[in-house]
Amino acid sequence: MKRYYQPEIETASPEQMRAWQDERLVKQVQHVWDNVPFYRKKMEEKGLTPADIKSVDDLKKLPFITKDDLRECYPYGLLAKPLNECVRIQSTSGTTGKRVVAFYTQHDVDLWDDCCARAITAVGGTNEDVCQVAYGYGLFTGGPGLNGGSHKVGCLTLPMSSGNTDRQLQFMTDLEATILCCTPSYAAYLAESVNERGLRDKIKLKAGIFGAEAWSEEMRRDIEKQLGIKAYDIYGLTEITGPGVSFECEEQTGMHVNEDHFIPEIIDPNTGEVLPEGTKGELVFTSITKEAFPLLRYRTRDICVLSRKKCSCGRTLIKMAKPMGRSDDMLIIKGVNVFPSQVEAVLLEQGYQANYQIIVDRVNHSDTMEVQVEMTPENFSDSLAKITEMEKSLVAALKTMLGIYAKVKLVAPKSITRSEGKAVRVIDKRKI
Ligand code: DLL
Repeated sequence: MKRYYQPEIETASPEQMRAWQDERLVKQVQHVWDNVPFYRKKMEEKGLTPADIKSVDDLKKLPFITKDDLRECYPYGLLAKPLNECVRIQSTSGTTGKRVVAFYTQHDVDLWDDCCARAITAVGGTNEDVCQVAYGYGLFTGGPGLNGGSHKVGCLTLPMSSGNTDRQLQFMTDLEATILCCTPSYAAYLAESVNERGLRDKIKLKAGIFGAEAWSEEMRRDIEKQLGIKAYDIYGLTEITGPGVSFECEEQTGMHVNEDHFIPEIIDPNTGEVLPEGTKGELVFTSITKEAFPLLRYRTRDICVLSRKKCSCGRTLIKMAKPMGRSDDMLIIKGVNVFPSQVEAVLLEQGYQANYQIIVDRVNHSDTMEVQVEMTPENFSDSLAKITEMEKSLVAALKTMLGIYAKVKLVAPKSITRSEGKAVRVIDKRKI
């Protein structure tokens, strides 16, 4: 069985990998210095020129890039190639106004597809497989990324996008899908539906590639048991490329980072200091091969650990643990990135005050979100019909802002406990 998509890279010696990284980093720094005034200014503020970056050892001298920088530079401020050389954009979910927009040249799409092809090959995918891609297609990177990887491996690709469970199950059984790619919550839902409809004997799935949100080992075992497959994790973020920044192998003990393209670091989120391997901290990535939207030292806000421990699969690529949380207040609900500040903006706009609580839970492996909001003395009503109508209108406004359904429960003025310190805006009951 083919084990690696690009064996010479995936099993390269540490010295070889380091040589590639050194060479590519130096070239990338020159590229952004020459083409992105924002970077040049940031480097100049630190008294740096490209000559100061000679190898990966010098990476820590470079300034960080944050999501706020990306918003400030929206839409073209970080573009490092002329627009007529770009062939695609993708964008993050859930943020309105100044979204994060990432650009790709054909070269960038190609290397992204390679990264996803490595992930699919690692779970045993070959040109004999039928790969059902049930991540969303569109601005979200999940569908397009795995779709590209599946083509490169030569699988018969089913570009399903997410949702429409009846159709998913029909193609899964009729076309005998062997690999399923979607969020873990959707995988759990599909698994439940397969069993409810007595289709277990009709499916030919052997592996799943599930990511874009946090999921537990317990959830993995549950999905594996219900579908009779091996379930693998995959990680990525729009800013760096999309899915395939790292991927799990047969050992299922963390994800190999495609470090010939993305150099990972772990930092102390409070001080920015680089932490030694094996220490928990915030994950930072530098993309060293992307042309159109190359981010240097991008702070992901994901809390994680890196390890160079030898892996039984033979890959030498460094491994990252499952992300253990975030160092900001971003929630990921049904795979969509949600900031409490967005909910607050909707409430204020609709004439409510910022007295609210967001309750997130996971019921049958699927995320739920409820927003409890105090009525104000002005809009207070005790008519059930009026309250229902007000709730409906908030549900619609939240859907427009966030892109997902959130249940709304209006409560009496002054009934949400006031905090003496920081307000507790989010109660996350999910056990992940
Ligand atoms: O979620 C890309 C992706 C698509 C990854 C499909 C895997 C599969 P964004 O929407 O930009 O991109 O969200 C990125 O999602 O910073 C993490 O907080 C979280 N995340 C992604 N993968 C995982 C994972 C895509 N396997 C943000 N485990 C990241 C936990 C994950 N969190």
